[in-house]
Amino acid sequence: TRSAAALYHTYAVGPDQCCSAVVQRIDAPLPTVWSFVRRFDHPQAYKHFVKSCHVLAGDRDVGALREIRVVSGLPAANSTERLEILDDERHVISFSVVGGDHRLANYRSVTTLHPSADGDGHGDGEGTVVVESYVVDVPPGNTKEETCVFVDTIVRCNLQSLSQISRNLARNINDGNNNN
Ligand code: A8S
Repeated sequence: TRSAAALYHTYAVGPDQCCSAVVQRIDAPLPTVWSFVRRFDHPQAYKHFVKSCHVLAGDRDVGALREIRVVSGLPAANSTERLEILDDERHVISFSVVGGDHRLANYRSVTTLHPSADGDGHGDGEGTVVVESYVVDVPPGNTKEETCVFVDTIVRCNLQSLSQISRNLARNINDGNNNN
């Protein structure tokens, strides 16, 4: 519901922090999209800036830790991240950054999935709306605006890539069914 989503995407934002949210419509059923989003141990399936991911502790339960390595060309090398929420019924996942060699201290994000009757507005099937919000410290020497532009760009890239692999998987599943 609207109020539950609002609750998940509400943050206490400190004076030297910024927060924002990115919304992406995906023309694929929610279970297909969720099958990628829920994989705390495998973010590289759709996050193209992630070169590798190793789970350090806790497998896939709340409190699990992963270390990701980032592709070259970004002002970052690696990041240690903690799973904060994984709710398979409400389709909510959240992680926080707890360490690493990068500039996004105290990053925390929440991603929620919502079914939408008509994915792409053409009336040809179910779709999903993804909402991803975050809060992060503004790095020394940067403004809030610069920080939001940087992070929004990464999140938007991730969600566009999520859209693409979800639509591909949904289409393959459909083709399989039609051949039976
Ligand atoms: C995510 C979201 C973000 C990831 C950021 C914003 C990051 O992995 C990258 C570059 C950085 O400078 C910071 O859902 C960090 O992963 C791509 C290493 C944390």
